[in-house]
Amino acid sequence: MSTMLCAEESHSLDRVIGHVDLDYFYAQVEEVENPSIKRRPVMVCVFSGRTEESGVVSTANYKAREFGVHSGMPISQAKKLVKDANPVVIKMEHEKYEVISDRIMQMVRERVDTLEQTGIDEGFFDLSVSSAGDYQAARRIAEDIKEDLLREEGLTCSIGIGRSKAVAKLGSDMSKPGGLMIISPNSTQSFLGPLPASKLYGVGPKTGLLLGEMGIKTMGELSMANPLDLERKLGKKLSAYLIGASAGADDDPVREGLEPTQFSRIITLKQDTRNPNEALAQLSAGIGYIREKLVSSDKSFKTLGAIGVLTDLSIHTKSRTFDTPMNAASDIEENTLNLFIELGKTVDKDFRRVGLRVSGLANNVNQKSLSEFLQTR
Ligand code: DCP
Ligand code: CA
Ligand code: CA
Repeated sequence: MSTMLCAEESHSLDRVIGHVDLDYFYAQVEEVENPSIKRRPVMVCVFSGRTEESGVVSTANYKAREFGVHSGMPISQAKKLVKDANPVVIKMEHEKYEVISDRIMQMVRERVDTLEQTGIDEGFFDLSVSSAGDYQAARRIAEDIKEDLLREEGLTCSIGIGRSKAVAKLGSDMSKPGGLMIISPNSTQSFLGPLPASKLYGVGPKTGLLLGEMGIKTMGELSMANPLDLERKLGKKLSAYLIGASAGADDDPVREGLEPTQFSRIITLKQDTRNPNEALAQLSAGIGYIREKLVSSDKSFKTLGAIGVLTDLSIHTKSRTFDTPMNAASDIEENTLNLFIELGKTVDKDFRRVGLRVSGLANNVNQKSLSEFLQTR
């Protein structure tokens, strides 16, 4: 049988949608960087700076979770829970996780039809064409993604595959950590039916409560709820989605992000160095590339991040967020140099690769808004 699929044929086939979510992402990245901490409770924290201990846990590895530690918990409380288990507390370094996330998303994107990134460590993808609608082929693609991720980054993820976004998301959630769950179209309804309605993608705490008040506990019950009753409480749009999605019948497409949210470039130095000026000189083509991207999309950035990969391949970053958006070449150069000077002070080895990342993108103000455009016509 040919695996070629023409566009018309694909309409009649079931869609094959996936959801990928990295396991305990920030903490796992830290474990890869420093494998000796793997058996200990690892907590990646955001420090507010008020007192030495004030701040919250951003995420924790599964060892720490065994003690009850979770995202959003105050650091002092988390420390108490794990105090006898030789814990590791690490300061969150957002830019570093972004660099790794970009690489992973690029790798996934190359293996699927479309990818809709929905967070730093997760996204939906469409496999309908690349799997030719065959769930066994889809399984193999998902296994390849998992293997490549482990080999190239040392990281594990969870993947769910099903006929809709909501089903795929349940699959990745339920197979966490490290799993792969395939929900074939035939088994979708029996899979969804007994699950709690509160677990459905798009049901937040508030909607969950309202459903509970209406006596709707399972997705099976939700799929058979009276549409008018539901509409009265939740509005037309949400009700229609919930009734469809709980039966595995929502057809919300996987949307490739249309607007860029960041531009980045990393280069390998001709010679390892710790000298910021030298690093910057070699990065000038990269700066030119980013400047060109900003100009052609008519955008400015608020956050600039310098990335240094050292000779031991550890990733170090420094970033700065400005009050007003900027995009001039001179501003990029000057601030990148300053960041590399700061970064150079904190590292104990030479840079092997250096990079730059701009984010917090905003449209330039001289760009007319749609309403202005219409008024001046
Ligand atoms: N994150 C955060 N603060 C939160 C929740 C999450 O800073 N309240 C960050 C840290 C996480 C990352 O976002 O590593 C991804 O969030 P997830 O909800 O996917 O959680 P994890 O990946 O940490 O764990 P899991 O294995 O449950 O997916
Ligand atoms: Ca995750
Ligand atoms: Ca996630």
